[in-house]
Amino acid sequence: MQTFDVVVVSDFSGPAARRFEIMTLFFLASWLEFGGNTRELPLHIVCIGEPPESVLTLGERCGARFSTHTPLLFGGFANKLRGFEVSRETDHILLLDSDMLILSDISELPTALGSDCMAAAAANSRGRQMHWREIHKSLGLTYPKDNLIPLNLELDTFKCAKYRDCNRNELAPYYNGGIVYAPWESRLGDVWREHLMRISEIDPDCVSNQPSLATAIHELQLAGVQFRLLPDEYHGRWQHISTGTVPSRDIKLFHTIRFGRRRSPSDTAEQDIKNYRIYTLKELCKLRAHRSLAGRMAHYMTMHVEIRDWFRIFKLMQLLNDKYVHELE
Ligand SMILES: [Mn+2]
Repeated sequence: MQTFDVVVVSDFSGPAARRFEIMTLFFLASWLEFGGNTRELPLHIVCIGEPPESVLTLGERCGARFSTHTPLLFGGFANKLRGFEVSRETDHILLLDSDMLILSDISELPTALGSDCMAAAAANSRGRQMHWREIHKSLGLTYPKDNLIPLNLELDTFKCAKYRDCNRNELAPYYNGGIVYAPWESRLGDVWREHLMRISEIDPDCVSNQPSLATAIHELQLAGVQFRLLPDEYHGRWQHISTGTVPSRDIKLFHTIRFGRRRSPSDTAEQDIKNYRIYTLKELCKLRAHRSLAGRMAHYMTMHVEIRDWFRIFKLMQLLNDKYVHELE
């Protein structure tokens, strides 16, 4: 088995500390419950600020390596780049968002990719069109010739309504920052950080680390580092479940976007799961909103299979809560 460092960055210093605590607890619980051979891999929890007791307790059960850091630059989305500062134990890094769940063994990822390379998945939506060419120019990069269709456009969800008729040749590669795999040797972390700083100067309104991830991958590709798209099973998102494209049983890593956003500070993990359920089922209903009436009707009449699959996900989350999270929160 080719091993790799699994790295998660959680911000316990800012206003979202409580949310990061819940997300990290669920991630660690999923590691223990569904990880299989994954549990043999070195797991690093990179903490911005001091980690709460609950995370330390569950992290210890996972054999996780903890490190504490200050926020990077302006904090927020820049903090993720601290993930590249861990003491590496293997030749590769898998950098994951805290809102990921392991649904089955991911240790075969290097085999699934086939060769030594960087890997990421298409972003949900398209990049910052207005500034995109300008950004490449000021980084001294040619505008990429390749295209990559964002997930919302590929699966034709309501979130692509504004650009579903766009010129697909214009969609330069743009990746989701929630899961990134790379050889340590590629120095992706350094190039990404450098680009993040430079883009924040050119485009101060940019509120994401994804533009800099895309340009960093592009620069490294030009320097000869191989890149591959992650297989869908390694980055399942709500769009996959709601369109029935990738059934939950096939998903190894699931990105629970929006999970843990609280309405009230007194909310519990139980309530978090309920909120997530309401949110995802609402999105499922809206899925075909930009289609014709007939197309929408067909969607409403057949979506019960996808609803059932969502309930499988909610059940897994409930199990993780009952078995690991509840007693710690
Ligand atoms: Mn995320």
